[in-house]
Amino acid sequence: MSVTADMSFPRVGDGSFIEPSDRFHQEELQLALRNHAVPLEALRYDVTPPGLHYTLIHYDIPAVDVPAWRLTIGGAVHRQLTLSLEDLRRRPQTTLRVTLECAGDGRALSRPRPISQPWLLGAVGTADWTGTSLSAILRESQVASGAREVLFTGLDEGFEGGQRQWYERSLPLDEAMRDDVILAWAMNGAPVAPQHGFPLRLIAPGWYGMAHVKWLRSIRLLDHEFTGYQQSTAYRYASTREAVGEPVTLMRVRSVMIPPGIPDFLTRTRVVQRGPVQLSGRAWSGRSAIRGVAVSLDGGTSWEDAEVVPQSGPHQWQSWRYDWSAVPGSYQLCCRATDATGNAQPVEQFWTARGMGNNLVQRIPVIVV
Ligand SMILES: Nc1nc2c(c(=O)[nH]1)N[C@H]1C(S)=C(S)[C@@H](COP(=O)(O)O)O[C@H]1N2
Ligand SMILES: [Mo]
Repeated sequence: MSVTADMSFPRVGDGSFIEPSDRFHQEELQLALRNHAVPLEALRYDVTPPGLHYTLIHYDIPAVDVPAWRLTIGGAVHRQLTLSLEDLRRRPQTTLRVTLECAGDGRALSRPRPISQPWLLGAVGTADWTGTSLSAILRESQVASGAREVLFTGLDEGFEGGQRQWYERSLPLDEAMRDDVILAWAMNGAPVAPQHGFPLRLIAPGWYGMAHVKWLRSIRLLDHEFTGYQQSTAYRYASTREAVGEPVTLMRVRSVMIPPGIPDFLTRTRVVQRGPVQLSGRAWSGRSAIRGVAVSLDGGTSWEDAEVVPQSGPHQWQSWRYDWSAVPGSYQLCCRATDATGNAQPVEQFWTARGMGNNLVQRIPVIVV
């Protein structure tokens, strides 16, 4: 395959001519180097291989002294519990395959761009999480009748929005009592790695990542609404940073395509050999199966249906594929998922002041040679 300059693709092999039109701040780069996305080609694996699952860490990975570590369950309960990691591991265990996505996925594609962790696409991963049922532990602690929410607090501390805080989030009591909510100590058969929440994290399938509190230290039953920073300020859909808006909860419907062909090193523009090409990717939505994925070769002007593989589990992404007979030319490939409740990805950005839930359709520039 040869690529020449007259193929309306001047940047292949030499990015030195790119004019940086939309500069990122050094603070965004700093966050991007700490918190990585999954390389999109790794969407080919049903379970994201070790080290490729995205990570998002607001502050620092805390140091944990396992012999001294305890999980406490308190607040509006009749029986406080203090559990060691061994106590937890002796309880009945279950393994769930769960797709996790950060609510900020797609943030850096928003115009204007909210300044935070600058995700483009790929703040997502699927893992097998092993742990024990949260509801069984809550029942043992004899939840008081006035309890409304369950607050999960991590061992990591930092400043955000000018406030010193522990990373903590709550779930409504009925959500915390669901059968599929677990306290997990293993990921893909190995102890949860430091960056993913060692020694214990919450897994609440269907919710965006921020609810799955890592490095758990305490669980408290509340008889009131939790109004901490991560609940009432950070993870909101709002039109200004000051507005209260709506809480961010379950994952919005999204599909992602594995970029076909081979990339240009710098621009990541794809070069595809003419002929049959199988386009494929993944699609997911908080608590709904995917009903369809449509593919566009012309930037969203016309759409055709892809084949969607049925769900093999209630909490994991689905595969889709589309057979393309590629003819030389320039293309913009897009994919657009619709879930079983009828929610579809928007073709225009879903803009919010903090860049939450921007599930607009992906666009991949491709040159067929
Ligand atoms: N204690 C604690 N839990 C946390 C976070 C954090 O910074 N501290 N980040 C949250 C966010 S925003 C996301 S998207 C997920 C990321 O989980 P992962 O790094 O294992 O993919 O963890 C969540 N749990
Ligand atoms: Mo996140």
